[in-house]
Amino acid sequence: MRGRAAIADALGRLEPPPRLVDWSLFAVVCAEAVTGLLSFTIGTPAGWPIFWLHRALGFAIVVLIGWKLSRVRNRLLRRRLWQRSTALSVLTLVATVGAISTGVVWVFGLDVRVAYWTVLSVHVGFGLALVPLVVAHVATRFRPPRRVDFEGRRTAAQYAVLLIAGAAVYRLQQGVNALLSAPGEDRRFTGSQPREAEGNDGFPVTSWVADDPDPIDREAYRLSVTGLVAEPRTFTADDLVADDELTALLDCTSGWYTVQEWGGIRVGDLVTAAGGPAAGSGADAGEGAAAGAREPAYVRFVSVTGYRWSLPLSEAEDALLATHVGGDPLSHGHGGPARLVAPGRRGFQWVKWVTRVEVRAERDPAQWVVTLISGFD
Ligand SMILES: Nc1nc2c(c(=O)[nH]1)N[C@H]1C(S)=C(S)[C@@H](COP(=O)(O)O)O[C@H]1N2
Ligand SMILES: [Mo]
Repeated sequence: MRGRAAIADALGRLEPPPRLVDWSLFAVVCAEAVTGLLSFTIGTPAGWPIFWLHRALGFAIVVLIGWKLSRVRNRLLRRRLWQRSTALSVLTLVATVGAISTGVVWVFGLDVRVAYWTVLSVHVGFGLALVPLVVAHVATRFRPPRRVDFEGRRTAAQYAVLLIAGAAVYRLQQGVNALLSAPGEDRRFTGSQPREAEGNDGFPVTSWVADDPDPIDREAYRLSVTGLVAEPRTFTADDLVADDELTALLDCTSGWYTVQEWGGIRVGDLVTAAGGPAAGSGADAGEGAAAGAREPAYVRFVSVTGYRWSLPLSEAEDALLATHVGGDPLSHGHGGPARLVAPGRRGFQWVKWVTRVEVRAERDPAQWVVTLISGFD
């Protein structure tokens, strides 16, 4: 096969020195973890370059791993050459292959499931496992990069070719997807696939990790609106009359999205009903608030489970505290009696089973951790 020989030859000529391949792999895996996690926070199309970069870097890993494997093949295949660190190397390789293959399957739009998880969630699992593995792998065979590894122009050219090839592969892949007009057709820039039916049964119930409260008794349910408001108030479920409607798109990081007609109360009206935002008042305006005036700047939505998220005040005012979807009361699974609908935000920020709305002065960095562990006893 002349074509294959030519490609192998071209790749061989591009191949950087071994140490550079290794350090590039390390850097690219770290960059993949960062862009992957960052992509989870992006809900509006302006953030597309992060998704693009994540794919191009994925392609770079494939090429780099190819060079690396052709170098260490003998060491891996001959058992008697195994050292203690080889097991770790193999594990790292398995996680890499797992992350890449699930990534490729996902990009091509196949809607495969592994038990309860979507292929995207499995991809995230492999990716997260890969980070400590790669760090440990680097630690066992640490060889610092050396100046001689970087051949100036040549190195730069090699990397430029890699990136351009990555972009070309990405375009090609889009073309293939269009040709097959696979389930990929209606995917968002986030890669999420549509769930098109209306109402409670039209989209999956998805909870983050372990959040799974008992159904909330409507009679016993109370919603408090507190913090930096003039007159903190408590509402019953019947007080929450669904006067407002909002069509909004929920895009879950496990890879699906749905557009629904949500009914409920504009958060701005809820805050107004509690006297409106008020500087410096309210005992629980925020931990560690310095003495002196505390200006209302954020609204924090807290679930009965402790799960929580906050939005800047002006954004929160236009968000909806939803009690209905598709004309029906929200089911328990979807967060009834009331959940946050935050247009332009990813699904994990749409807090379900909201029991507290707090106007605060500070942002809430701990929310990133709380959403991960909430629900574990
Ligand atoms: N309290 C709470 N709210 C939550 C979650 C959760 O685990 N607990 N999961 C979030 C995630 S990851 C998504 S995608 C949406 C899913 O909403 P749904 O179950 O109505 O589809 O709810 C969000 N709100
Ligand atoms: Mo999600």
